[in-house]
Amino acid sequence: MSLKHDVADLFHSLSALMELKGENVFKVIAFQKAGRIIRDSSIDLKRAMEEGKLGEIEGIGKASQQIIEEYIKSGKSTVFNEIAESVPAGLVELMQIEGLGPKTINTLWQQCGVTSLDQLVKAIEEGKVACIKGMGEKKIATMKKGIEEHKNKVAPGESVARRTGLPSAQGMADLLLENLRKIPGVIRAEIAGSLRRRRETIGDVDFVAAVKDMSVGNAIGEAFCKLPGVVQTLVCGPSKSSVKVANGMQVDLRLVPEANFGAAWMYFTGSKEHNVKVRGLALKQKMTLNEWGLYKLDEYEKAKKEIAKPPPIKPVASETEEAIYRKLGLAYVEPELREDRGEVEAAKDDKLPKLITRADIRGDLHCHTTASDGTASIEEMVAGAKARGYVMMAITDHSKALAMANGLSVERLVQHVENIHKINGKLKGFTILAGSEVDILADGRMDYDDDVLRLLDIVVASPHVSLKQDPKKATDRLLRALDNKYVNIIGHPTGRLINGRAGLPAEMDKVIERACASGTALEINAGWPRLDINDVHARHAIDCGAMLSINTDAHSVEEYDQMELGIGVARRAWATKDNVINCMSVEGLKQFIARKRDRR
Ligand code: DGT
Ligand code: CA
Ligand code: CA
Ligand code: ZN
Repeated sequence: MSLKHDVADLFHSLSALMELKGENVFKVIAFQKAGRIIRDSSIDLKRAMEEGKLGEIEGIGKASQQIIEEYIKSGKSTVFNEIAESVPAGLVELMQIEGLGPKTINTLWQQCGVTSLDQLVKAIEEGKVACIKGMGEKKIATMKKGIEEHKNKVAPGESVARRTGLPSAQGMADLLLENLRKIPGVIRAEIAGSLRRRRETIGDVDFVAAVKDMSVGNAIGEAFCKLPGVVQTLVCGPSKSSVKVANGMQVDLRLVPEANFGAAWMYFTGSKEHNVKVRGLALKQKMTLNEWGLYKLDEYEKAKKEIAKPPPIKPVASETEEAIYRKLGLAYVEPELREDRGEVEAAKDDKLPKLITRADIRGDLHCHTTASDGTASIEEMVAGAKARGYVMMAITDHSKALAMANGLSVERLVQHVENIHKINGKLKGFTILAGSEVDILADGRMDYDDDVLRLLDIVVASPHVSLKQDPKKATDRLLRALDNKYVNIIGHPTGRLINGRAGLPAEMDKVIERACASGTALEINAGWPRLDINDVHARHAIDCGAMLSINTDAHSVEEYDQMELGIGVARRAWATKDNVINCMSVEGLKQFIARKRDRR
């Protein structure tokens, strides 16, 4: 992450906290705006500061300018730290509850002394909330419903806060990690836990850091707890620290000596189930594996051990994950696979797949332009695709039923296709496929007739509305779409939104089987919060021999970069480049499309 992103995040967190504190609304808006401007601009902040030109940036006022300068010079912000200390962390969680805005939270805090979810529930029960001016029955009922829903989103045994979405956890983690790496005495610091495994939601962020020797642990722990972005310290110690950041999420840090880094990184990457499996395998070989290293069992049992220190014996392996897996007779297991879904057995037989990477992707096949609800023109989307190293793309604007998204009438579609072909004719070494994201109507019919579909180079068919059907209807709907010979990709097949809505309850076994039989790809929609289909279904699709297509559904050039999220899902699904049509050559993809059309 760049300085630019750090500063943008700083303003984002700052404005959220200020809003919660009930500070001047214009100041809040000014900081929100500053954050957005910085994120979207291509300005080199450091250079602008050195040349005394920060003040010339449109929308950056005097206060913002001072914050930026302090941050560039010292890596922290006094304004942020002061406000963070004055806001109880429990209030930050309340911001995630539907129907509770910063203003209301502020009132609850000031007038009822509420500083956590538990206290809010108690205050409602005791009728304290009802006494506040402006808190009518209706408002309290909405609040109760919001709290109920919030609690339901929390899996049993997990912390009270809802699991944070991957991109937002990643943003926070990147910001902290860059500064953690700068703390004197830190030799190496990495992300572990579910974030490293690329799970779609994250309970808490885990860091592992290597130090030359543990005597500097205390100083590092203290420095970590004061990093910009931290709003509350839970534990601050020489080997273990836990803090909370502005979105309410917890971040854990473990410090270990350099020689034990690999073992610790592996242990804290998990998953717990993977660790248990691997440890069992170690025991069978008369070895023991823990966060310090892999040891001979008899030597380990005899050794005098101390808490929070590596045992005083020579490990079989401990410095790198690769060495540990190797000594156990296993191939290296990529973090995305460490879920105890057969990866340990496959590693033993050296049968792990060569996972797909971003570099294998030759093009994005589901993109929007200004013709429907995108923000960029055809030319701009092409330039963005080329800049990302792609050699092809499909332009797939919305179909007519989606009036809200400015879906194209048949006349407009025909014109659009002509435009795309004209632009494509002028390109060298890059191919645009003129397509459409055709709405799958509630009964499974396509929103355009076959006569229209056959004019297109590629068709993505997606469900957008009527997502609360019963399983039979939902399944039939998708099967009917799959049977249309012009449909090449089912876009976001279930329509689910992470932390939002469940999506179509279709029987995915049947859908996957038909996708395979009909020569249609199922999309892994990489757009957040879709990630649809998910890792488990994608794995099943691969096992059945169905093809996948990873697309960002980009509505702007920046959204192309969500490809990484889709790659994460695909890797968790054990996908290689051979499972994904975006990795085909242009010719290969055209054949894939032609084969389905020519079928009888
Ligand atoms: P999360 O935070 O819920 O998204 O999921 P994780 O996997 O990041 O879980 P977390 O943060 O509780 O722990 C990080 C890793 O540390 C976990 O994946 C495996 C390891 N770990 C934590 N507690 C235990 C344990 O009791 N036994 C074992 N074997 N490993 C553990
Ligand atoms: Ca975690
Ligand atoms: Ca943790
Ligand atoms: Zn769509």
